[in-house]
Amino acid sequence: STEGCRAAVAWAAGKPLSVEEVEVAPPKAQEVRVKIVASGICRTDDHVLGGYFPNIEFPVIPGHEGAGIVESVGEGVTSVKPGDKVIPLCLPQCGECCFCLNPDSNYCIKSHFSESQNLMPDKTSRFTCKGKQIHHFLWTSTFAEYTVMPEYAVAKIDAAAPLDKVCLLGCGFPTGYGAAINTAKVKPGSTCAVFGLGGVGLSVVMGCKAAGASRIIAIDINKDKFAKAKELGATDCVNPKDFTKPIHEVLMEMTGLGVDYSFEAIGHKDTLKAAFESTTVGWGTFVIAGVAVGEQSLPGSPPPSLEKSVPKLVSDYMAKKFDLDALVSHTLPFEKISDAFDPTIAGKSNRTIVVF
Ligand code: PAD
Ligand code: ZN
Repeated sequence: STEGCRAAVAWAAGKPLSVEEVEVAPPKAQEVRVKIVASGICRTDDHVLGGYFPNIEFPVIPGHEGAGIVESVGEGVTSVKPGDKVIPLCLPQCGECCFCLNPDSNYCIKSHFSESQNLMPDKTSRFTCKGKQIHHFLWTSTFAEYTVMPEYAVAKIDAAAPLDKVCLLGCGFPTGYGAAINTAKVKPGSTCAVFGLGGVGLSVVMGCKAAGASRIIAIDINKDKFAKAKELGATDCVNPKDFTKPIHEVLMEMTGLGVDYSFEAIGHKDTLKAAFESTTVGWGTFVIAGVAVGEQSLPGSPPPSLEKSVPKLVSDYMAKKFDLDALVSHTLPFEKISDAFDPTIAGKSNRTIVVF
């Protein structure tokens, strides 16, 4: 039956989130309804609120970095059952398209780059509020207490996982960590530069360190980010505001020939260019981890690099192979979600998590 619950609705571009009572229809065939327990606040949700996310339709329930428990399943669902802990996948894995079948990619053809994920695959919505249809976001809409997803956009995880931490494995952490480990394949002993030290950039720092980089140069215009970056493995911290010359020249002087790997985790044209120009000309690799939107976007910006195996990341976290807890700077109750972006925008948050 339909569930009434709380959700944060963005009624129009440029308007703050408002907490509403919404009705969530039961899952149809091949769909899963999940009770969301915790959701991280990612800068991408802020791009949605601003109306900068491509093909976004309002009103919409944002949120894509969540973790929860399966409440009910539609006909034909076999991979999960009620009571299972899951992480919604903002890049689905249909497992059948040419991209899913290629081991070098985790970009599924059913993702929003080819199909709007503002409605379920059958082009209808499961959300209504005050008699109006509300759109889904990336099929995840984790700012709702109950959300409905296609089965192939849900990953079952370890039943012992703490949902208020592993929600970060739905977006920010794998985007950054995977950019270093899987996309760049950072080699031991190498030199890396990481532009931007939000949740994504700090996860890049962790990935570079795990890969054995010997020098990790962390760059941010907010010096308050440096202590955490050092704690997670940065060897040098650079604030472009401390220099009059362009930052790529500073990095060239620090490294001689430039860095082996550079990562952009901000999403700005200027820093994309600077990160590219900081890379050594002979063999350097430049990875775009941040999504540049609106005016900042490049023609043909590549899809994000989310690490493929979310359940494996959960097991690795449980085995203490990396420290997600170090990324969590703020935890707020869901009622405060309208204020939950403030620490990120003020540059005070590494990652903020809201719990239902
Ligand atoms: P955040 O806002 O927490 O962090 C951004 C950091 O960049 C902050 O610490 C800023 O101080 C810093 N910064 C801003 N401007 C500059 C500058 N000119 N030079 C140096 N540092 C600067 O964001 P986040 O970590 O949540 O996300 C970062 C970007 O990545 C953002 O654009 C987001 O939309 C994108 C993203 N992409 C994916 C993906 O799948 N590709 C996933 C998650 C986030
Ligand atoms: Zn995100």
